[in-house]
Amino acid sequence: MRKVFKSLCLILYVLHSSFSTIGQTAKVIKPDAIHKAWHETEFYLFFHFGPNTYTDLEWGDGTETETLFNPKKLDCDQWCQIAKAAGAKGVIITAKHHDGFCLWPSSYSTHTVRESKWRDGKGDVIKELSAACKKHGLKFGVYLSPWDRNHPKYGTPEYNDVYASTLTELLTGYGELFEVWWDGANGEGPNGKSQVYDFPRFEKLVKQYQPNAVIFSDIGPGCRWAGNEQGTINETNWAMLDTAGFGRGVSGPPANILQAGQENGSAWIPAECDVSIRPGWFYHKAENELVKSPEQLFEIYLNSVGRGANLILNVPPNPDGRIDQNDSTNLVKFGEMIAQAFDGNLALNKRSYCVGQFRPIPIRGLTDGNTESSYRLLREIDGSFPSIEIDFGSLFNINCIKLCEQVFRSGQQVKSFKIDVWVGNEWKEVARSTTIGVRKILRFPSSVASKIRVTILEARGGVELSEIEVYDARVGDPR
Ligand code: FUL
Repeated sequence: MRKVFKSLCLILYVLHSSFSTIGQTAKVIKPDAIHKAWHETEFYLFFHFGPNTYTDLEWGDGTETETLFNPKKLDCDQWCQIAKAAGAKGVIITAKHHDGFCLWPSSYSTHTVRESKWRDGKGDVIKELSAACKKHGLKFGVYLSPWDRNHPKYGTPEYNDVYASTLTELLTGYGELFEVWWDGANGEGPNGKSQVYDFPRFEKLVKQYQPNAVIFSDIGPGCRWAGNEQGTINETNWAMLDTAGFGRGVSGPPANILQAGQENGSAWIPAECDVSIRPGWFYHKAENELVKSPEQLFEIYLNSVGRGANLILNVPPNPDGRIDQNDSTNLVKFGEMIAQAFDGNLALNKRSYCVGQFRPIPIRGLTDGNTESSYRLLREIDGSFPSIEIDFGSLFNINCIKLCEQVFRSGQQVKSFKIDVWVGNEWKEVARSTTIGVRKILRFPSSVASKIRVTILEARGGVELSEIEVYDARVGDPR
């Protein structure tokens, strides 16, 4: 009889959990397969390169003579080797910055590598870099500045044709692109006029020729600017955003919205954090001693990638066409730091349980090293979530956890959670944070513990986690 009663309770509980989950579920926005590949790209390098590299400027005015551009030792292989060593999975280059100079011999401009003396006007930086990326297994993307301070047509409707044509050259001539990068700069051109950009037309071209590319801008549609140039995102970071009423540049969403996204936003537009390894975006000799340290880069990584955003780290090549010594040394050390910090997931293949009002239920899928397998948490009768416990089997020093939601099936749901560790026969809370999303990496003071417990405190609707990793990441100070 007791058994029957118990079973009945269990059935009622399961039914209740399912219904209460469904009842409370806010609209679920899910990323598609293109976004999935983009999220997996996590971290890539940005290369700002062009006439500014030679004039020591950040914004050229478009009158620079083409002969200035002469990277005598251009070595895109070296750029890619350093990107690989740093752990980057791709690169994006300024195919054209605001000065209008094209790093490829565009047929729609007379301000290009073709007019320079470099390789007798026969060179093509975009071609060399895309080939090097292919060779090194890196994804490739382009930044094509809509603002053009050189082109005589800028400020007239015909400039949109010029921009569409140059964009098409890049979309069709250099293999697969994973991202197309548009900033919102919209200043005056040589005729003193600014431009009304035809972005819907440009977006259509990207969709037509590079259907797997994600478009970056203040409002996406693929991914959004994070609202600062420090390479960091808010601790609370939703991948959703409402773009209605906003444009690019001055009409973009305010920084606080870009930083946090919107819990009930209607489209999946995740954040990309941009930052330069030096104070400026372009190479300046005077900044050679101001290259960010591996420790600074590691902090940036945790505050961007570790909060579910992607990181684009700018590393400007020098006038020779090579990555400078200080930048490459720090990048390689940074890559080693990441590899060392996340080597040896202590939760891998360890026993894990869902612990709620009933007996602990052994679960699989969260500690199997496979983000495709997952576990859906059903709410208790009182609406709370059961905890997930991982038993290491013996004592380990731990100070870092990585959590992933299965956003591709269930959307981003977690609003807050806490972490406890089992020390001296009791649970001790070591960390608390807000959203998880595609990933959250959280450091906490080192503890010697035999178990760890994750408790979701608040969520929008039903929560599906895909992986929990635990580390003894002996790098940097836990905050
Ligand atoms: C901005 C530009 O104005 C800067 O020069 C730099 O390229 C930065 C990444 O984007 O919009």
